[in-house]
Amino acid sequence: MNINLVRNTPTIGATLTLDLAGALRAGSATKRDAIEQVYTALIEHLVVFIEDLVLTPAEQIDFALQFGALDVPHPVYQTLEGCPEIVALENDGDRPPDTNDWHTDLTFRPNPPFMSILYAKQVPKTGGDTLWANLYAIYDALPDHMKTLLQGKSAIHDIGTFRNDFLGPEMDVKAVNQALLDTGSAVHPIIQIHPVTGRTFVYVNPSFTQHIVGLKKSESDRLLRYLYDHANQPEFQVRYHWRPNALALWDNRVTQHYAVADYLPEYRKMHRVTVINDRRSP
Ligand SMILES: O=C(O)CCC(=O)C(=O)O
Ligand SMILES: [Fe+2]
Repeated sequence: MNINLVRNTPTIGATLTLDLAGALRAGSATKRDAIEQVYTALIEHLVVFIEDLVLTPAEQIDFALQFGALDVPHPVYQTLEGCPEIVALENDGDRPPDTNDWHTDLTFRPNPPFMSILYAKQVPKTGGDTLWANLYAIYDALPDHMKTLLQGKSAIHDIGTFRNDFLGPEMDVKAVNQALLDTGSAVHPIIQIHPVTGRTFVYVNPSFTQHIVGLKKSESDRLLRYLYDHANQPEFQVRYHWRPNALALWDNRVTQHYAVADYLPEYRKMHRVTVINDRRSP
């Protein structure tokens, strides 16, 4: 299958032009070939965009299943009726989003998901962009003494200020405590090696990383602040302006993202599927 690829930036992001809906329907060899090419682009460019794509929820699920098993249900967000694999992210003035902070999805789990696939159902007239950052590039640009300092260190991740989602108008502390028990926490090395590319990346994010193991709180806070400031440079990022029927998939192992909440009270609706494992990973 002939796929056209245009990079969005030299560092991260590629837009593919292909008849994905047709390939999914075609089955067998055509489908396999299209999926392998999308996967190769994903591993190289970390986030892949496919535009002007008309997909039913069942087709989005089928597409996602070609990469690995799906996450059901999401710990926080509402799912589509009759379709527990698809999270409906619906936001407007009454339902502001909580994804306008840099994060890698679900790092409070011991095994955070491999990939997310986001499909634009309805987008505001202007605004509502999403940014992704390349965690390899963030690592590569660290000074050598920082790489040395971070080597072998780990950090604790939990749901952080996503606690707010469980408080409700009654400030329900019991519900928050239960949510913390349900979602748990995880310890991840700060410097990691990607299982497919063998490349090194830095793995902390301001939404979920709470503390560097073994450091005093003040030291940990200073070091994390340094990493977040270092990471937040436009050179490491792509900013994507959504059109309806655009699809984005990202390698959640080596990216962070930020959904800009500048469009309220306008309405924005996205369908998201989360793939928990990379079936091609060694
Ligand atoms: O709405 C978006 O653009 C991204 C939201 C998000 O953080 C996610 O789907 O993981
Ligand atoms: Fe996210």
